[in-house]
Amino acid sequence: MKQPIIIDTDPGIDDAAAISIALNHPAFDLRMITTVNGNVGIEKTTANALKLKQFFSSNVPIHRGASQPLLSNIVDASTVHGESGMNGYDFPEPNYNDLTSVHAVEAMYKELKTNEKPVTLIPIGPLTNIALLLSTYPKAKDYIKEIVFMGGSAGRGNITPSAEFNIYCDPEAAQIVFNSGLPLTMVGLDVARSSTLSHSTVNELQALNQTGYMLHHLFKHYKG
Ligand SMILES: [Ca+2]
Repeated sequence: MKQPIIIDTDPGIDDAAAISIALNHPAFDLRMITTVNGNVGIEKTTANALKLKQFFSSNVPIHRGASQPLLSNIVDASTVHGESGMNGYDFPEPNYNDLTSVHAVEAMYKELKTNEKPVTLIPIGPLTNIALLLSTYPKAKDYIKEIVFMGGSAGRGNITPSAEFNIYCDPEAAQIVFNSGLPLTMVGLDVARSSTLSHSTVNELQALNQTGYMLHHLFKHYKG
C-alpha cells in the first residue's frame, strides 16, 4: 500500500528533483504539493510548482501557502537557484487555472482529516506552513504519521557557519515543529551533503529521458 505524503516546498532546483521523484515513485501517493516562501518568494515558488505539475501532466493539486516567515524578515536565495528559483530549463509559462484557490494550511488539514491513513508530511523548505497548520489546527497531529523534513544540520551550516537555510529562514516555525511532540526525522544538511551527484551521472541523466534532460539542465545551472 502506498504511503500518502504531502510535500511542502519552495522550488528550488533540489526541490524540483524531490518533486520529480515523489510524483513517480511507486511507494508514494503524493496527495498535494503546498508552496511556501523560501528559496524565492511565494509567487515564484508557486509558479515553479505549477511548472513541474504541468511538466509531468500530473493531477496533484497545488496549494499556495505562507508568503513570509512567522516573525523573521524574508531571506532570498535567488543567487543560488537563479532569478526564477528554477533556472536552467526552459519551462512553458505556468497555467494558473491549475492553481487551487484553497490555502495550503486549510488544504493540508482537510486532507489529513479525510485520508483513511495517517499522512507523512515532507517539508523541504522553511517550516512556516507546518507551524501554521499545527497552531491553527492542533487536532492535525492526530492524523500525521510523521514529519520527515530537510533542514538543520548536525555539522556546519550553509547560510551562516552553523545555520542551515530552511531553519534559518523561519526559526520560530521550526521551534513550533520541534516542540510538537510528533515523530520527526531530520534530514540535515550534513546528510544531504553526503548524497552527491557526480558530473558523469549528471551528464548521463541528459540522455535518459525527458525528465533526465530537464533535471540535467537544472543541475548544470546550479553547479555548472
Ligand atoms: Ca527547498
